[in-house]
Amino acid sequence: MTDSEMAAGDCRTFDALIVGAGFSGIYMLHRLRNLGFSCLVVEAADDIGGTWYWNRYPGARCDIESMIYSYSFSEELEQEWKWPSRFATQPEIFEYAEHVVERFDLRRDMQFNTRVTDATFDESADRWAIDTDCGERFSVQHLVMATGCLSAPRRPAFEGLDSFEGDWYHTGYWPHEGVDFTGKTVGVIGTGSSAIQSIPIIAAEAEQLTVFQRTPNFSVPAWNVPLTPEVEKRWKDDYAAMRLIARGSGGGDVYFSNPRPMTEYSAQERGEILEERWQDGGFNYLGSFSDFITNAESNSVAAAFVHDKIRQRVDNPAVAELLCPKQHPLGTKRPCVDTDYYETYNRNNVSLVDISGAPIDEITPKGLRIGTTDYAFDALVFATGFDAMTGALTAVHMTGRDGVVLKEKWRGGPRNYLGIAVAGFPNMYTITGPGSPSVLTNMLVSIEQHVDWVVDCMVHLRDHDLATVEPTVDAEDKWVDLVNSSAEATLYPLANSWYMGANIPGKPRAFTPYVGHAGDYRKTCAEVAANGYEGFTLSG
Ligand code: NA7
Repeated sequence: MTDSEMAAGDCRTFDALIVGAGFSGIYMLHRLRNLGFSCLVVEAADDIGGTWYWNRYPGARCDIESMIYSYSFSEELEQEWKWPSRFATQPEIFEYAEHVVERFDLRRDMQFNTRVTDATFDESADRWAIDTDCGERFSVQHLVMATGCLSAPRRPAFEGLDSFEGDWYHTGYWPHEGVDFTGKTVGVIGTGSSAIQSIPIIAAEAEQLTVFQRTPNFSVPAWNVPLTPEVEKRWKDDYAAMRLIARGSGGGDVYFSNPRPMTEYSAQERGEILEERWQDGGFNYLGSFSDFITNAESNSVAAAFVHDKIRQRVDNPAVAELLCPKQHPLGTKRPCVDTDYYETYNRNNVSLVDISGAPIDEITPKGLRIGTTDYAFDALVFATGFDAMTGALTAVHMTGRDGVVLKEKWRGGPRNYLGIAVAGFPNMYTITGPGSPSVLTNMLVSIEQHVDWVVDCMVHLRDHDLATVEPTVDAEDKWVDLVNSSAEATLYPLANSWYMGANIPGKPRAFTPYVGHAGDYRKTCAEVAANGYEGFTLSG
């Protein structure tokens, strides 16, 4: 126990408890500790890393470029760190996170193997009472939920799973020692980002790989390359300017987003722009035109271009057609960035099974059954995704004022203000929470923005001798209306995506991130603070 803690019975007391030791929790601890707040990070895993601790599946890689998927708060750090390639792998990102933790001596204020189970706001003391699965209790003024957006893996809900005699894995919960698929027959279920990254690697190792696809996804090539000293130098000479561009941009990135709609271009120009973007690789493609996510016609042109690319990359026309996404507009499900994904279907040991019309009925001891067809496997890989955006937050039994439970309050979809704070839950902050740009942006940029905003708010309370901050119901209602109306003005609601909560049976259908321009959102948050935390009630 540190000097700044006080023992109160067996309850440990801090200014702030930070839940999660991913990139949000790491940076939050660094900021708060430097400002003299007593704080502790509690983390369910046995190490730091968050998303990058759990997602160790073969081929796991960030699809934002490494140079900008990194912290900006330390010039020495950003100048000294060397990223090996354009898009970093999970081990490289994990190593970076470890380096940051050691460099800023953060581990001493982190506690692992500890899952927060309950959090209750004590109105008489204006403090949160926190319980963990270890039976520990904390009393804190501030509760920072740095729990991540894609951190609650969805256990595959298939009948008969426990009867399977082979090994099964979830991509978001991968064994740390790795898995050797050599000589094995493997079934992969799902074709989202995790599957699209892991399928080419598993295919190269396994004897036979069968992919079960319910919905094909749009994927753009990464064209990943090692980072040359010249490219690295160019970035590092100009890092401050690049960071500014990213912070002011719509998606927290440095890609140039074309401000002009597709409708302003001739057919030939459209093709040239799309081709150029395709050759640039990654999410560049999504910046081709300003209207692809709002105008169905523009979207279908950009989508058809991807279909053509798929047909060029896949030898078997019938397989290519199955891989062409036609069920949802481009970008309305999280787009993927791949290395040789489509080409993998040209291998003799890979087959694709379309299960869009006939779902997996059950997992059997030897494999799985669809209708009257049995498939046998040595191993099954479930790349079936997450209870995104809200899953990790509602997994904690969180009780605010008047006994209101967060999960109940959010029964019809998440309700909060700025994606950061919830009415009736004072001094509780959600880093990159639902209702903020979060997963539609470069997460590192959004994380730093939220952490900085929350830290400033906590300092404001301390400086003004205030006990609590919480949004008004009116501000919250208006924010939720804005989040919903912004999404309704786009094509996003047309897809059954995890953005919409559609991948979790029973989850309310609501667009969970905020689609507004992230740079403008940043300004809104800053204005709210500058106007004395407009829309919040601050009490002494
Ligand atoms: P995703 O993107 O949610 O993908 C999950 C995939 O699993 C998707 O293709 C689903 O098909 C499929 N799925 C889910 N349940 C089933 C069942 N019951 N049967 C067949 N197929 C199923 O998760 P990822 O882990 O790939 O990516 C998550 C994010 O992590 C990613 O977007 C990046 O931000 C990083 P569906 O599309 O629902 O028909």
